[in-house]
Amino acid sequence: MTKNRSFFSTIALLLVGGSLTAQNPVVQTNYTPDPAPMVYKGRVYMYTGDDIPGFDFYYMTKWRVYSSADMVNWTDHGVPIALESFTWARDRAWAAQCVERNGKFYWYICAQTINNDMAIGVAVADSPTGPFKDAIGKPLISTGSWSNIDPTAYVDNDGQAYLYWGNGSLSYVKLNKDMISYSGDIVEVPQTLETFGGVRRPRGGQNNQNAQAAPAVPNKDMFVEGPWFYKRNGTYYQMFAGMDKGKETLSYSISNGPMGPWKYQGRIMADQPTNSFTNHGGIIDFKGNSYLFYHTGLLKGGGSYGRSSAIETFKYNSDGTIPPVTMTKEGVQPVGTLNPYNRVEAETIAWSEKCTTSEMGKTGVYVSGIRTGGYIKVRSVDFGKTSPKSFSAAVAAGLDGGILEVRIDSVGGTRLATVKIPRTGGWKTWKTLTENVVTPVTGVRDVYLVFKGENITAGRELFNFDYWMFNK
Ligand code: FUB
Repeated sequence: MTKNRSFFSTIALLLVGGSLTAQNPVVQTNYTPDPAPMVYKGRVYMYTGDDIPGFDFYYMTKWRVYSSADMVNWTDHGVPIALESFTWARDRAWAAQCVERNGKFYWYICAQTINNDMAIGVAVADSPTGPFKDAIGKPLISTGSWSNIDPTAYVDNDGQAYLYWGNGSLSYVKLNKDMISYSGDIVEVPQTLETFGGVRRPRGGQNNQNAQAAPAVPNKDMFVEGPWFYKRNGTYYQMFAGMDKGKETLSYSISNGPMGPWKYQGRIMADQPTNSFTNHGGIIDFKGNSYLFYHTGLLKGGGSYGRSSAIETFKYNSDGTIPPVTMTKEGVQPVGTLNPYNRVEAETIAWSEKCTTSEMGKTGVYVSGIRTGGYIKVRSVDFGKTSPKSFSAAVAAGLDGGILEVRIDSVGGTRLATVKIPRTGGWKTWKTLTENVVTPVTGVRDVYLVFKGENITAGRELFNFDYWMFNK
């Protein structure tokens, strides 16, 4: 019996071990399509949609925000805006991008209107994580067209801001300094073999944006959707979802000016086993590295309508062109360390299993749905030269509670502390529990917060988890 049990636990550990090196998809607690990264004051903010797998189309209702200072530990900031935030929006909370100007944050979103077409709106906030509110109470771009999706904004060095967007066709306007209105006409960008690698066949059914997605010139590219507009070293870039073999690529064009003319450069990512028809990308530079954000359908239970953000690093060629990027499971390496002597939100996660996140007024976002056999991995935690003395965790349990084991290097690694979590009086009745560190630890290590239950009905939720820290 004992022999069998240890055989099965070894197999279980090996199976879990497969995901221990994984960093893609970046978020495992929710489905996070259409990643739009923004660098602000030493952190990367990643704005995403919220897929609901099980549907047969992109029926999304809200938008999410995550942030990281090291590119591997991502803090969940919850759902600052949803369809309800825009009186004119009734469905399809699709791709969005947030940009900062003069300390204000403008989150350009697109959604289906009450007239059943698509329109672009803008929400504004004083912080990158909100609270956001609809800035104008009506769509910013609304022309009765299904092409009004996937906004991307950029503020140029001379102060002129541009908003590009499109599906099938690519358009732009010049935004006014207030970022919530524009001047001049909407301009549609010409599409040719030279500008975007090809042209798209006329679209069929307007209820399916991708119904007739195929290049007019076989084996060539074309602009499908998802533009990502930015400037780097004097060159303007327009990355976009192109098309190859009936599936989206990430392709790009460049220009010497913000309004073109665009020159097609080729594909950055194509023919990858993404398990998703779409791939929506974004690019940033952060702490000396360049990063490509995109989405796949590879999170467990995912697919074309259950998509999740992923990140790869790449190096621009010396002439500013972008090399082909191959998707990986390992993703990117940490570019910073995490201080465990400050309060760390439990929803700061490099990788997790068997848990999700929830949100409530005073507590904000917390880890919920915790089940035995699950864990949270936090990478690159810097304990310094002297070992901590104790570990504290803020938790709440409506039923039996469970055990939180703190380990290093792996799920079964050396145990630093064990916190026995009793019934606290409710799922929102928080208690901060402190236990001694039983094995000294120093230096930079990966921390595993491992969830266990004793005599718990299989699959039952153990406790909620708000934050943790080590004490010197
Ligand atoms: O997420 C819904 C739509 O799918 C986005 O707006 C497109 O870019 C594609 O990713």
